[in-house]
Amino acid sequence: MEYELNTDGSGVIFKIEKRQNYISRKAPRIRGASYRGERLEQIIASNVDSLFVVGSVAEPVFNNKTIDRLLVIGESAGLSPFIIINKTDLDTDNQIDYWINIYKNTGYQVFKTSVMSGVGIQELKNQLKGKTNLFFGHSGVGKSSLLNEMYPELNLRVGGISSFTDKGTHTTVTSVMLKVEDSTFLIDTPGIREIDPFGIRKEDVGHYFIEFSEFSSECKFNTCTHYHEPNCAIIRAVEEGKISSERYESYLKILETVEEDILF
Ligand SMILES: Nc1nc2c(ncn2[C@@H]2O[C@H](COP(=O)(O)OP(=O)(O)OP(=O)(O)O)[C@@H](O)[C@H]2O)c(=O)[nH]1
Ligand SMILES: [Mg+2]
Ligand SMILES: [Zn+2]
Repeated sequence: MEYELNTDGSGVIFKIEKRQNYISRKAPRIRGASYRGERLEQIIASNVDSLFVVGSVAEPVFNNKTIDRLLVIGESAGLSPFIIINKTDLDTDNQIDYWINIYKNTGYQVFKTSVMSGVGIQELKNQLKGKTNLFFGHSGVGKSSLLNEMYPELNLRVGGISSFTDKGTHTTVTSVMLKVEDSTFLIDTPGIREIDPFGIRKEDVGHYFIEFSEFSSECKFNTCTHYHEPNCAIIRAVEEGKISSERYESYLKILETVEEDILF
């Protein structure tokens, strides 16, 4: 966007840049509303260079299904998402490496961070330079805390965790884009409750599981949804341990929700 500011603080927009890409999800259901017809698309941000999918070791508990949904949203927007696993100070029994290895083997770059101990913060900060970076994840995983730790001048509001539900308390309420250096922007988003990818066709879900591409050309049918079809190379790869069974389960879950949409 290009604009001119007047002395009184008002301004005129004279050019709107073309939207290169955008991140969206299905608009959440409104509680109590009786829903008929389709849920609409909600655009979260556009012209993003890097998408960071953020999860935490604990508080709230690590949720691989959510990570996989967010990765699908990123991949379908044409981005190559990064993963951040925050709160590694709470990883007392080194359980999280199990998941980190799955994502690394899948082909994702994973940042292990802790706002508490400072681990991984500088490495993450180096990755942000000169880009528009979007942070996306459940409430309470520490998105705003991470941004504050890297850029203390931001002074973003940080919340607590409800001890009753182990859920975040939805501290950030609207997405904000923050300029931290000449061409470095950060987009902090509110934690999401419902994250359904929008507008993805059943036969495309597999394209957004990046580790499938190596095998899917060997499926018997080129329209294979890797679910019930005979001679499916993806099912074979899962059985042979070449594709993680946890990732495949996530795939089936997403396929199911996409199918529901079609029946709507
Ligand atoms: N132990 C530990 N706690 C952390 C860490 N990072 C953040 N927290 C705590 O986690 C809680 C939630 O942090 P926020 O930064 O508000 O989380 P958020 O992802 O921005 O949450 P929403 O704005 O609701 O989406 C706060 O109490 C933080 O102090 C960490 O690395 N380790
Ligand atoms: Mg926040
Ligand atoms: Zn298949």
